[in-house]
Amino acid sequence: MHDVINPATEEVIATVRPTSAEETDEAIVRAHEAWPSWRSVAPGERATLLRRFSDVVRDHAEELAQLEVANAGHTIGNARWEANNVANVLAYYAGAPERLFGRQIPVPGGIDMTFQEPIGVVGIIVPWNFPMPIAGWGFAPALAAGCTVVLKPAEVTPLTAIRLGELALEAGIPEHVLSILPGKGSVVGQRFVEHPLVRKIVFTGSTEVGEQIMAGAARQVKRVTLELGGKSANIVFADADLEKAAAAAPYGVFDNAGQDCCARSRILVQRSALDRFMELFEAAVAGVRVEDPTLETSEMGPLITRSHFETVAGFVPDDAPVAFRGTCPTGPGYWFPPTVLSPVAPGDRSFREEIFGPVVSVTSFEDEDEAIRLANATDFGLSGSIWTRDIGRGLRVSRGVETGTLSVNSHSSVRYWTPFGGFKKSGLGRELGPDALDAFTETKNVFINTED
Ligand code: TAP
Repeated sequence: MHDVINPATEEVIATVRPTSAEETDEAIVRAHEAWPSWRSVAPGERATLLRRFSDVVRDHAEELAQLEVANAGHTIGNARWEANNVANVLAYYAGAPERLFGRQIPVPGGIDMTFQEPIGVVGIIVPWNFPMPIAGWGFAPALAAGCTVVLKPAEVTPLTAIRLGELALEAGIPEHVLSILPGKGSVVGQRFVEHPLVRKIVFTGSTEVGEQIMAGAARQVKRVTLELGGKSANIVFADADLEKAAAAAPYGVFDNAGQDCCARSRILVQRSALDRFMELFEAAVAGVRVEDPTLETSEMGPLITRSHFETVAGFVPDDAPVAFRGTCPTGPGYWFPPTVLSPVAPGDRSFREEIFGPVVSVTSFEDEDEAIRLANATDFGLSGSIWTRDIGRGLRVSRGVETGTLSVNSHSSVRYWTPFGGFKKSGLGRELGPDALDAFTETKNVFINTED
């Protein structure tokens, strides 16, 4: 049995029996057997089932949110957003079964048409940082496309996924169409990669494991979507509204205690504005409310586990260039204060590696070219922000930065109706948005001879 621990209190809140390799195989076979009838559910009916699933999730949003606060230490405000995000993503992709168009392409001698065929059983491997949204971004379009799903939550955060699986059944999604298999990555996740009946893997997590999954999947030419790490830049030009940029900066990196692949964990500030920015930023960091995540006022909770706390702390040794820090509770829980490192050189470990905690590095630059060069001086390319009042510069720099999801004068990354994903080692493929169904379908081309 696996103890599930509340990271804010270190108390055991549940015990979950991990799925074995044999049980995983059985679930995969059952998902495969459920596939023919699920894919042949009439489009309108599949849409109705997904809409009903969305409604049931929304009806249970508060329960799911409370569960996530207890299991992952998310602030209650964030957790409510996350539960409703699952409902929204289901509602959005409920519009898809009736719009799964093929094309008719002019050819001589007959008619040529394409069909978007569901790929089969999809294995979704979810990390612990956003257990609900990341599960939903995978299963909603997969189910809409007519695939069946086996889903492995992270071992430390299985509770909301298990509940979502129950709610799917309650909504009328047939048995074995969406199966939640809590357990270890090296057991359950590994079987998803190895089992030939799983035709596609959607993996979110570390680049290291993502590389292994891609290599394993290659043996069967198994399709993969990978959402991996990030080291995104928040680029602040001197002509920006510095008050706004500094006030928003903590929330661009410390949200979810920095355990966010989109965290803007490098702040690049134009040299002439550096002193003023740091002054404003210090006040903003001091204002971040790091406290009991059940409180409505809480803006940041604890880190996920003791071992992750140790990893994050390893990026802030005694001689680290700490410019200033925020505050956090003492006592039980894996609390880490918002921490600002400056000056940090581009070669430093904290500038290059994903910390996945509330630690941000500040570096200065001279001009646009240097800003783009520094932003791109990383293996990752997931997200990023640009603060400037010059819209031409905002666009030039957006085009220059090698990253999948950028925002100008804000830190927003994810809207479920726009594409999300990374360049370089941040991943492969895109989730969300109008094209996500492409990741769960194969294009079939059929020619019908009409001449003889
Ligand atoms: P990972 O080890 O990558 O875990 C992510 C998921 O993959 C978990 O469900 C995990 O299962 C599973 N997994 C692990 N090894 C596997 C394997 N060999 N085959 C199939 N599935 C496997 O991430 P982590 O340990 O949770 O975090 C480590 C670092 O990864 C973090 O510090 C952070 O830098 C990065 N990270 C990035 C993201 C995003 S969104 N990009 C999310 C989480 C973590 P278990 O539960 O058994 O580990």
